[in-house]
Amino acid sequence: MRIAHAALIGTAVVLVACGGGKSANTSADTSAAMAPAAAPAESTAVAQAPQGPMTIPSWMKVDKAKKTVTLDIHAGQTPDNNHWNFNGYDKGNATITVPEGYKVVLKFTNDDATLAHSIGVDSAYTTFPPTFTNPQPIFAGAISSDPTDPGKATQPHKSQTLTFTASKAGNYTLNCFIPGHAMAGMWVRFDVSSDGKAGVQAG
Ligand SMILES: [Cu+2]
Repeated sequence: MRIAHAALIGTAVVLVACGGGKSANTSADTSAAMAPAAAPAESTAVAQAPQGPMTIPSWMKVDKAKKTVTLDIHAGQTPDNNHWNFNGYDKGNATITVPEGYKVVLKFTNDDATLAHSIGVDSAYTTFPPTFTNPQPIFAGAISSDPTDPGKATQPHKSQTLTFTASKAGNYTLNCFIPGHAMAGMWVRFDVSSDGKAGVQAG
């Protein structure tokens, strides 16, 4: 079975050669299931950066004494964007801001009943590629495990906690790395402020 796959899908051989090993096999085996059948059509629509007031929602805690921000982020918490959202936000329509130098403890939970999702701090894209190859987060530790693999990323009703230091001010994104998801709008803005600002803007 596996040999037949390798013969049929030439790229699997290349991935194995690159050291992908078991994950390359999984990718090949699940490739048919990756197709985002219910993907929203408006794949590249990008909202303007949110202009609303900065507030600290219930899912964000800021401890200035300990220089720590805690984020409780759920994929698919609401039906918005086919459940491909973070805490109900998608297509960049919310900005999470944390101060430079703070430790970020991000608890990621997948509330989507049917599909795996992932999360990580990425470049400030305005449009996303359909797939990611071995994505590396902006800050060490700022990405969930097996982020591109629908069979191994954060499964429905599972959670994972990421801990990282927001060591460099700038404009970034938090996005899902499952094929097609970020392109279909599964991303929010993630800013690291140089002036101590923290909070969430939406709208
Ligand atoms: Cu996703």
